[in-house]
Amino acid sequence: MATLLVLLRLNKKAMKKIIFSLITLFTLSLSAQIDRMEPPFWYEGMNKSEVQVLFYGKNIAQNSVSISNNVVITNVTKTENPNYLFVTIDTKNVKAQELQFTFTNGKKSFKRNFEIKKRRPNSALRKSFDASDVMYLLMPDRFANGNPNNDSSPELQEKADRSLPGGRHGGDIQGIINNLDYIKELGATAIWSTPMCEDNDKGYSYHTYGQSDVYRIDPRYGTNEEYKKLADEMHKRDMKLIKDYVTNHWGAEHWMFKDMPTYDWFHQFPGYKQSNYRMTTQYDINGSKRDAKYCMDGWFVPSMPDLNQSNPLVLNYLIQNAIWWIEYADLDGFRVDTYSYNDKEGIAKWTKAITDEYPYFNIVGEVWMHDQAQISYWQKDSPIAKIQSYNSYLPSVMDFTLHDVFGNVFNEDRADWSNGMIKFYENFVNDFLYADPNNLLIFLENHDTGRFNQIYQNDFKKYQLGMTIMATMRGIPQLYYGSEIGMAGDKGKGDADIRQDFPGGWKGDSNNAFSASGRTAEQSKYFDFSKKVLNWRKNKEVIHTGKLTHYIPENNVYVYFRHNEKETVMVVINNASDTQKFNLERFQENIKVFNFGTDIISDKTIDLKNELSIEGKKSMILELK
Ligand SMILES: [Ca+2]
Ligand SMILES: [Ca+2]
Repeated sequence: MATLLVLLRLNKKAMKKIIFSLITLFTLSLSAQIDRMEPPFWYEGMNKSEVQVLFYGKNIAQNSVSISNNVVITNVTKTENPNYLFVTIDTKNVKAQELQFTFTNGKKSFKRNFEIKKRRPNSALRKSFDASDVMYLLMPDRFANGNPNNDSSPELQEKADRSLPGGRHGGDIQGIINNLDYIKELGATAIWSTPMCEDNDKGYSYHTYGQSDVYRIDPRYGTNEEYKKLADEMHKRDMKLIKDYVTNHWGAEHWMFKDMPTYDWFHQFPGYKQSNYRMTTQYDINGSKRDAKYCMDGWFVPSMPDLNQSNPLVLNYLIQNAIWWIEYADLDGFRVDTYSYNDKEGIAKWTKAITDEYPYFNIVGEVWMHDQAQISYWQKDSPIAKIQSYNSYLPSVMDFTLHDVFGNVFNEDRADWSNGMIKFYENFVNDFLYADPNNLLIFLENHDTGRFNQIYQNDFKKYQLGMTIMATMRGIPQLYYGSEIGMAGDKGKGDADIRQDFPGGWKGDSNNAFSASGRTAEQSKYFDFSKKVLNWRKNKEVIHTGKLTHYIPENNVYVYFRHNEKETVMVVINNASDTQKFNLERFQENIKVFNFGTDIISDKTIDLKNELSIEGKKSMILELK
């Protein structure tokens, strides 16, 4: 009675406020039955028109479900966990609009909106990266800290601590945006950033390969909107954004690992068993089934539960998540982590589903092997995989055998039958094993390997030899951040040493290598050379798509040509420590009627009728005239 009296004394405005709050409270208590809905929205006019929406909430499976606007529900799947409900709708001919799901359990019912959004024009036909690009690989936590306010997040366990080599250092999306002009000036046209979705591991989370929410950018890098802004800023500069996608595993902090939709969402032995990392078991005709299973289903490490892509719910979740990011952030490509550790058939379906939706979308898979036939196996339409009736549908693979050569060859001053430049020659001899050698990623190093400048003790001449090959060889060059300013790092000391902070990325850094005036003389030497050859490469169609013809190395000198109907480029690499002289008769097949060559490194013109002389540990990139 007293309450009523108080209420009566209140004015009209206050009454309205109270009623509004009560309604809000009531609505909240109903919608609280859904904690997550994934994907959070979808797009109109997709090639595969069905979308499976995951609803997560306490006993959500006890409800029946319907949808508004005459849209058809084609499937409702419940699992052994009542907190999940998978509802498939067909969006064929469904225009962009707000739909509404209704959940009913007896007399109780509640609603949840689901938006179908418009796609950007020609979304399905988006172009992707190819051999006309140069990819710049960076780790966002280690590149540049553009926003010191997001270094730690109250929601996430690991806090920033730049004093820990393996800790979080605070680099973020804004830091990348701030330095896009630097990357563009260098001559790179695409960025592959290591993963950026939320990774809530207690420690060592900066590499972000153990993700805990794959629909959300880690707040320590920024927001989903900022990630989209990064893509927009890159597109304004005619650059491409490549997302590092992890299909093989999530982190142990993933919300779905903590309350599994099905017991077999992850590979169970039960629980953890380590992968034997022996990828050869996937096609070894003499191998045991057990070894093959332990490679594919074993976990990478205990903190990374291995996803079961042979479960159709898992596979579909991963396909939709990948497509959602392409549409949402307007992506230009994927790099797929640990590709050859996935369920073999499942990952082929995942890759095919994405390239069916986007026929020109390029995806490069990490297949870290040391034999060309074995790497070739994983590339789309591989002549090797065909023997076993397998097709991964993966357009691009990584040239790890070339990386193996880069790792020691420039210390081999003296050539013999198997040492020196013959190693490069042998690598490219095996190109006949690949379905598409020009769609191979070529690299001196990446975030998991020793740094090139460490291996060669910052010998600038050797860096020039490596960069010359990177800029002129078939395939897609990939640089690793900092290499272009001479950054070194010892893998033997642990991963943190090869993933150091880029100088100038943090306020107060004494050395700022992002600007010409901030670079040391030594850094400028590296940067200026890299910039010169990469910018030259930018518009050289003959390097992007021209044929490669190489000659058997003699005296540790490797000569190859890139040529098409319009142009011929001759590359000479002298890996011997002393000057080499030779006449060019042997290369007549490619020199043809050309008389001169302009070296784009030294800007000197060479008379092709004379004997060619090249100093020790030097290279030439000759445009033939
Ligand atoms: Ca930050
Ligand atoms: Ca696996």
